[in-house]
Amino acid sequence: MVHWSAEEKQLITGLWGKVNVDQCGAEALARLLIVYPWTQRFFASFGNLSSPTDITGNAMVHAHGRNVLASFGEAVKNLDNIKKCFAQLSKLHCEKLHVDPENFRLLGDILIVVLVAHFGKDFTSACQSPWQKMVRVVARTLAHEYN
Ligand code: HNI
Repeated sequence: MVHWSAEEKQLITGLWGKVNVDQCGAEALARLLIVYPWTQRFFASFGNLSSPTDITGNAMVHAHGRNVLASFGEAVKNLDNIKKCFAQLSKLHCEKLHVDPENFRLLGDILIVVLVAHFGKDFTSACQSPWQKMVRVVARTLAHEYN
């Protein structure tokens, strides 16, 4: 099990309280689809993803980005229990959606970029290291049910 120090917990939950889940979720998923275009294949049902403008303006990308980040927020609220919290979700991504777990790491890196863009120095000075750990733990936990 991952150990979180009291300071790490505080820096993760403290920043999370200021995150705009709608906006940052939409932005993170859109960036993923733009920067790593092969990830678009999982979202064939989302309609037009032909250009960066189409992707950032796509309502389904917005809605799904928000859902994904809201789900990430469940992990933030359950730092000592992320594995249990994501067991079903890991199964879903593995068995039904067939998402390559490498993509969880890519999304985690992009989320860091988005947080730096939103919070600037407030993020880079103290939060960066615990958040790097957080996105790694989430990616690893989502990959847990994969064989
Ligand atoms: Ni992900 C559906 C959470 C990363 C592809 N995903 C979900 C749902 C949640 C979720 C919640 C909705 C589940 C349901 O309907 O019961 N996804 C997360 C989280 C992360 C993540 C917390 C990482 C932080 N998902 C990814 C990545 C990809 C991905 C990186 C692909 C590149 N997810 C999907 C797809 C679906 C999905 C595809 C189904 C979408 C749909 O509605 O058709």
